Amino acid sequence: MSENPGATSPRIILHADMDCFYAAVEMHDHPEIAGKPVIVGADPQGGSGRGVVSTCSYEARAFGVRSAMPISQAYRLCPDAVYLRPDMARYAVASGEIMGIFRGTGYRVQQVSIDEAFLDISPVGSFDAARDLAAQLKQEIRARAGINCSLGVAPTKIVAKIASDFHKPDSLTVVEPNDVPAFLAPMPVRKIPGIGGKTGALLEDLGIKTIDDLASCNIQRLIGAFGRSAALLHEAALGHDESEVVERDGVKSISKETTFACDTDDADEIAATIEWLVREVTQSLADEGLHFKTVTVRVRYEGFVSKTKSKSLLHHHNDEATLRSSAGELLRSLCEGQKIRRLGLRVSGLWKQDAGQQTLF
Ligand code: TTP
Ligand code: MG
Repeated sequence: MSENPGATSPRIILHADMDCFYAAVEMHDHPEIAGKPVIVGADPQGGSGRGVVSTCSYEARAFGVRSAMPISQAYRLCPDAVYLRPDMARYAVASGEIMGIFRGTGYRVQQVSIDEAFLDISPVGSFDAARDLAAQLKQEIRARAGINCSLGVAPTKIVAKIASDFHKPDSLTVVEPNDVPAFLAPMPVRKIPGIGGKTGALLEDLGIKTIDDLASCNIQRLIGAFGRSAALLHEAALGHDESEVVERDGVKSISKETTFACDTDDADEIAATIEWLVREVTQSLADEGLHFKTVTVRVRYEGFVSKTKSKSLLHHHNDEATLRSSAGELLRSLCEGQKIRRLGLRVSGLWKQDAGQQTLF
C-alpha cells in the first residue's frame, strides 16, 4: 500500500498541522468561546502572572499574541481574551483521534508532534488524486474532531511542511514537482524547517535572504560559513529532500544520514561527521527514552555504490560513548580509501524503559 508506484514517479507527501491546536480543542469543547480571542497558557493573574502562552486562537493573534510570549505581555496586548490553563490529557485524546484518521487511510504515517504528521500518499498516483484525498481528510477532521487544519502536498517532506504553513489557517496547498522552484524561490530562508535564529541570522548577514538566494549561492561560499551543514542547506533550498516518512509507532530503528558537500576521503571531515551523527542519534534515543542493541553504519561511495555493516552488542545501551566506539569501529572497516558521498548511522533492536522502571545499566 505504501510503496512508490514506480521508480520514476515523484513521491507524494502530505504534511498536516492543526490550526491553533490547544485553543481549537478548547473552542470545540466550549462553543461559547468559539470565535473569541482565546489564550491557552499560564495564569495571567491580572497582568502580573509568570510563564508563557502555549498557543492562542487566530482572533488573539490579531492582537499580536503568539506562542511562547510571556503571559504578562499577552495580557497587555489583549486583556479581554479568554485565558485557559492547558489540559494536556484532553489534547492527547484529540491528537490520538486525528492520528487515527490518518492511520485509517492505510498510508504510512509519521507523527512528528502532538498536532502534526507526514503521510506518504504516493500510491494515490497523481497530485490531483492527492488533492482530493487531502480535502477529504480536512473534512473528516472537521467532522470527527471538530477542528480545522492546514495541509501541504508536495514531492518532499520539507516542501510539504512549508506548503502546509503557506496559507494557514484552514488551508490546502498543493505544490506539484514542476512548481517547487517557483514556490520556494521568493520565501525567506527561515521558512526552511531547521533554519532557526542562528543559521537564519548568519545567512542574512551573508546577504542570503530568500530561498532563491540560497539556491543560487556558490556552494564553496556556503561551506566557508557552515562547514558540513552547507550541502544540506543548499539541497533544501533546491527543494531536494530524500528523507522518508517513517512510522514512529513501535519505532524499529532510529537513523540519521548526511551527504558531504563534496565526496571526501578526509579522515578529519569523516570523523567530525560521524561524531555529529552519533550526537543526533543519541539525542533522538533520549527524546524517545530508547536503548539500542544494534548499530549499523552505511556508506555510499562516489559512484553511488553503498555498503553497510552492523554490530550487535551484548546488552542494550543508550549512551553516546558506546555508540561512538561501535560506529567508529564499523566505519573503519568500511573505509577502504574510496571517497565517500553519504554517511548514515542507524540503531535498532530498540528497547523502551517503562515509566518508573530502574535503568538496567
Ligand atoms: P503549533 O502547531 O506550532 O501551533 P498551533 O497549532 O497552536 O498553531 P498553528 O499551527 O495554527 O500556527 O503547536 C502545536 C501545539 O503545541 C500548540 O497548540 C500548543 C503547543 N505549543 C506550546 O505549548 N508552546 C509553543 O511554543 C508552541 C509553538 C506550541
Ligand atoms: Mg499547529
